[in-house]
Amino acid sequence: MEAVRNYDVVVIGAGFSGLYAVHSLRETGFSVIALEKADGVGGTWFWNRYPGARCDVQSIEYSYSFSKEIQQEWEWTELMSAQPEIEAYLNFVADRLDLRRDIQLSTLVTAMSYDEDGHRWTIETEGGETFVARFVVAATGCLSEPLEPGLRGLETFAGTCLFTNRFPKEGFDFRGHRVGVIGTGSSGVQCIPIIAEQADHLTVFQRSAAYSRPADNRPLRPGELDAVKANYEELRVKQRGAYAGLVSFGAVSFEGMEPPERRILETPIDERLALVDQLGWSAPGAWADVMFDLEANQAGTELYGELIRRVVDDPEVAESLVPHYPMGCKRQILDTGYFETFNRDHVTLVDLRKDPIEEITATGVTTRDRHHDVDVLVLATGFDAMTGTLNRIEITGRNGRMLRDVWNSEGPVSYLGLQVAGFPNLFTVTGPGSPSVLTNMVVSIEQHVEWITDCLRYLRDHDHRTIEAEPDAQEEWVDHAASLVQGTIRNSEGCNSWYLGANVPGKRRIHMPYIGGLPAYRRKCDEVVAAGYSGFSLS
Ligand code: N01
Repeated sequence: MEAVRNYDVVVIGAGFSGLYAVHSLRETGFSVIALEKADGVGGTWFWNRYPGARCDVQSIEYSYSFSKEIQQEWEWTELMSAQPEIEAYLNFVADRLDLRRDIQLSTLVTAMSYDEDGHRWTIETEGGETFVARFVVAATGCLSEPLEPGLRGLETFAGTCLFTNRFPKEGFDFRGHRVGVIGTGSSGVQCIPIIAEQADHLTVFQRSAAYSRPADNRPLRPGELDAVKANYEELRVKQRGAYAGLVSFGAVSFEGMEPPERRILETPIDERLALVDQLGWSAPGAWADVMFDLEANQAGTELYGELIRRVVDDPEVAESLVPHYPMGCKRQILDTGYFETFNRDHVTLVDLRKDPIEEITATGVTTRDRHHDVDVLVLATGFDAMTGTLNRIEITGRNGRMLRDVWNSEGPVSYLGLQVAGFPNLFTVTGPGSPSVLTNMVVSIEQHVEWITDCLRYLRDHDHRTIEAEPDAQEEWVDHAASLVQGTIRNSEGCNSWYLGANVPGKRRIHMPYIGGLPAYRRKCDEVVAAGYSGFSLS
C-alpha cells in the first residue's frame, strides 16, 4: 500500500485558479500539490476544445496580471483568443513558473474528510492514493461538471456522440457527415457555424433561442499589443475597479460609456427602429428601463428580433431564433456568423418548443413530428454549474456532515464564496456567493487566490490552526446576496438560467453568483481581513 503523502495544502484542479494557487502558496513557503483529473493543465480550456471555442473577453484582459514577466513575454495574436491559444498560454505559464513538479495529473479526487481532532483533511483519489493536508483549496472551476442532458435513448445512438465540454483531443472531422447539434447556449452558438462549414448537413435542435450578437473578433494589429504592454498596470487597475472586472466586453469598450437615459416604453416605435439603424446589435440593451422592467425588456427583445430578421432570410426560422425569455436573464453570447448560418441550404433549425425531442434512437433524433437522421450528435447541453463538481466529491466536514447534503438542503450557502460553515480550512475559489461567473474570471480568481494566500500566511504568523466561516456571518451574507437579486430580471418568471441552477432537475432555485459587483465585493473581503477575519472563527 502506498504511503500517505502530507502537504500543507492540497489544491484541487490545475486550471486558471489551480495554477495560480500552486504558485502563490509555494512562493509563500507552503508545501503544496495540485491534483488534476485531466492529463493536462488548463481546466476549462483543456476540456472545452470543440471547434469554435473562444473566449468572449479580450485576451489582454483575460490573462494573469500577477506576473509582470509573463504579461510581457506572452504574445496574444487575436483580440479574443481561441481555445488552443489559451490552452497554450496556460501551458506556458506552467512551464515558465515551473509548476509541473507540484501538479499531479490524471488524478481524480473522489472523497475528503475533515479530522476534527487532528485539524486536517484526508483526501482520497480514484486511483487509491491518500493525501493529508491542513488546508484544501478547491480550484475546481464554476463550469466544470458536464450536465447529463437527460435525453431518453441517448445510449442507443449508433453514430458518434460528442460533448462540447469534453471534446476529443484529436478533434473531429465533420466532413461527409450528417450532424445534429443539441443546445444553443454559448458552446452551441460557437460550434454551430464551424460545423456547418464542414458537415454535409447540419440539424440544430434549439430549445431556448440565444441572445447572441457578433463578437467582431479580429487579429491584433501590429503594435497594438506592445502599446498595451507599455502601460499594462493602468489597464489592470481599471479592471480591478470595474463592476465586472473588465473594461470591455467583446470588441466593445466600456470606457467613457455613460448609462443610457432614454426609456424604451416612452419612445415611439419608429424612433426605436431608428436606433437599431444607428447602433445595430447594441440597440436592444441601450435603454434605461430594459433591465429593470419586464414590459420594457420585452420591447428590447422585439428590437433584437428586428436585428435577427435583417440577417435571417426565412421568416419562420427568424421568428424561432428570437428568445422567449427575458433579455439579461442568461449570459449574453458573442458569436461569429451564427445567425447567417441559418441561411445555408444544408442547415435546418428544429424549434423544440414547437416540436420537442421524444427520444434518441440508433439513427438519430425523434421529435414529436418526425425523425431526423444523423451520423454524429454534438451535445452542447451545459454544466451543473458552480456546485456540481464539489457535490460529486464525498466531502465530509464537521460532525460527519456532507457538503452535498448542506447544499442540497439549504441551497449553495457560503460565506463570501470562500468558505462554507462546518468545513474548516476548506476554501473555494470563485465559489457560490462570489461574483465569479458574472465577471472576468481571471480577475476574480486572482483576488481569491491572493485572499486565501494572505489568510494562510496570517494563520501561520499568528499560530492559528484553523479558520472556519461562522454560521451567522454566512447566513447574513447569503441573505444580503439574495436581497440584491430579488425583483431583478435575473430572477424573473420565465428566467431559467444555470445561474439559478434551473437547468439541473431538482436543484434549488437560488441565484448562485453575487450580483453586487466586483468593487463592492472586494471591499467587503478587505474589510473582513482588516477586522481580523470577521465572520470567521480562528483557532
Ligand atoms: O451551456 P448552457 P453552454 N434538450 O447551459 C440546451 C460559459 N461559456 O456550455 O436553455 C434540448 O448555456 C439548453 O436549452 P435550455 C458561459 O458562461 C463561455 O453553452 O435549457 N436542449 C441550452 O440551449 C456559458 O453561459 C464561452 O432550454 C437541451 C444548451 O443546451 C456557460 O459556459 C463559451 C437539453 C445549454 O446551454 C455554459 O454554456 C462557452 C435537452 N435535454 C461557454 N439540455 C465563451 O467565453 C440542455 N439543452 C464564449
